[in-house]
Amino acid sequence: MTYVISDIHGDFERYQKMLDLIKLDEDRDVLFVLGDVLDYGEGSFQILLDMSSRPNVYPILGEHECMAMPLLKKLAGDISEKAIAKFDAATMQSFMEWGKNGGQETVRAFRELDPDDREWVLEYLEEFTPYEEIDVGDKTFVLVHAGLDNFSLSRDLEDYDIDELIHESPDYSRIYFSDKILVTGHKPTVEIHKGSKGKIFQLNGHVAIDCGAAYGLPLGCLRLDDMKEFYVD
Ligand SMILES: [Mn+2]
Repeated sequence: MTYVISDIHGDFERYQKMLDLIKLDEDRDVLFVLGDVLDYGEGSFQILLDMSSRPNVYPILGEHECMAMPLLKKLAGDISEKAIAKFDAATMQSFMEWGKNGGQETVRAFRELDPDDREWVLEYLEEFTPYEEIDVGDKTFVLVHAGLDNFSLSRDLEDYDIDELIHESPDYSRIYFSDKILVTGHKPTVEIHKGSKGKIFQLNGHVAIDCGAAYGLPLGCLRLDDMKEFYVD
């Protein structure tokens, strides 16, 4: 079976509960994580370490990983306040920006990791892919964190810049592909359609799976084989 989840945002406890709920099996199942594993919650690295230990979990980049990665790299060697004070102005600016967007908890948790695990999570973040295209049963799914900005049917997926995939949500009122389903996270479904608060949203060949876990709403997960929905409150 093939599962998709997104926007876990450091909530290790609910991530674990979800894996229990879907009974993720190493031999039988695969799980695609559509980005924004990091920030807001305290368990960002517990989730990453768990994901990296599972050969059947495939990570896709979100903008939070893109924001965090260069800054975590700078911190990996020396994580003291002194080292941060030595950042140049541009780095300091992105560091503050990240902090406001849930990065504070992530820096705190990074400090608590032992140096080997710091290196390990940085290496693992390099493995996150920009998108995936997969066949499940007789359907094809495009999996991406936010959307396909500057969409055109004539563009190949590999021609999108990473920035076109992680920031802008698609127009959910518009059909993008006649033969593929576009699966996105990033935007809590309540912001797409009020009636979908805390639920997975489907319309016009789109599936939006960020149910708003970072805002206290449920964490959702979808099984693509039969479109069965799973929730952890
Ligand atoms: Mn996002």
